[in-house]
Amino acid sequence: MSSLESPRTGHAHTSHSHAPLSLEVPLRHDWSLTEVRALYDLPLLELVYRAQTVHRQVWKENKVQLCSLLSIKTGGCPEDCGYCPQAARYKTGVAAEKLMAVPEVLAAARQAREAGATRFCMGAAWREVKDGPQFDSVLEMVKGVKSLGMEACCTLGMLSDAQAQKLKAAGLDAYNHNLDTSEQHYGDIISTRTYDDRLKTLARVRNAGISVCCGGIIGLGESVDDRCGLLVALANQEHHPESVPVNALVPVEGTPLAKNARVESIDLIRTIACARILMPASMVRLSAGREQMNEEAQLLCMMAGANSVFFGEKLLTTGNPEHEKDLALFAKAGVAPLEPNVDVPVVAKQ
Ligand code: SAM
Ligand code: DTB
Ligand code: SF4
Repeated sequence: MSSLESPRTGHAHTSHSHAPLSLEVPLRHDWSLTEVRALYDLPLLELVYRAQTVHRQVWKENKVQLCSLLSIKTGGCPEDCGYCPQAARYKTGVAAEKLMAVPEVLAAARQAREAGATRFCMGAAWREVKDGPQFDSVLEMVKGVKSLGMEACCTLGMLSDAQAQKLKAAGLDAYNHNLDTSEQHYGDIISTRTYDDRLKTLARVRNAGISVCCGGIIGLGESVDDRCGLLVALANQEHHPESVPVNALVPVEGTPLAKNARVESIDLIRTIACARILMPASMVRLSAGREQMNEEAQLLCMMAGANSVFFGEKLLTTGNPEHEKDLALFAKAGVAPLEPNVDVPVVAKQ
């Protein structure tokens, strides 16, 4: 069961201010690849209609969460993730930098809050967290972001149980750690850590009572079955991730995937719609790749159930639409930003 499920019924319930109106949508954890593939292959507008129906049954208000990202430790990463501009082994022009200082990070968080973001996610190009002064600084950053009244999220690589507990004690709301793709395709993209390593980190985050943010990337050269396999892997966990980022590959020169075909918006819309149907009570985040999309495609993603975006002109190292451009789109389309959800404790274990 996820933290948004009722312990008795396994249905979406209303205790979380970000969520659920309805008690009627069951949360399933037994999706088969065939079933998900059948959804993915529906005529697009039928699929979007079904996703929007689930979305409206569960989500009271049609609001969109605005999350800002900051790369607090850029580049020089020892891992070999084939998509990533921050892997030291690829010549991408991203220089290795030191961990940012706490006041600088908090100044960026304040700026993001002023621009309208309610969640602040700090990313580090680390394979794993190492105990010591750098991790202690990250704990200070988390405390500082919380004191600004924002939701705090980190993505720092693999974690131990003790580190997850320290992050929780510092007030961390969510930890991002993606499965990225299906287990079958994973080995073609990353060799320096396994799918199972990722699942172990996710279990540690969950056990520490931190909300789980876990999704993937499309455009890695995967088949449609791999895409559906990723969705099955996410939805069939014991708890659905509270937040599911769906990234379109941002191809970066120098990475092994630089020449991959551009992701078609319709593929992204299908993936988001399936994520919404499989994980009705999760925040589904339209993540990397928005800069390459037109306004209509972004709105169709929202129609398909995306209720969160990265907000601010940079993701970690690559571009994202400018604040003004996003705010203009939201104004034109009447999309309302979601208020912060800072005072609701996350109940991760039932
Ligand atoms: N180093 C940590 C890790 O890998 O868990 C945290 C940062 S890592 C950059 C966070 C996520 O960003 C990756 O799991 C991947 O899903 C996404 N990402 C990285 N490069 C990307 C790209 N070029 N296009 C789309 N998503 C990307
Ligand atoms: C996620 O799933 N996407 C974000 C966030 N989690 C950390 C990162 C996207 C990174 C895109 C490439 C870059 O900007 O370096
Ligand atoms: Fe390192 Fe994370 Fe990039 Fe992989 S995705 S190379 S672990 S920064």
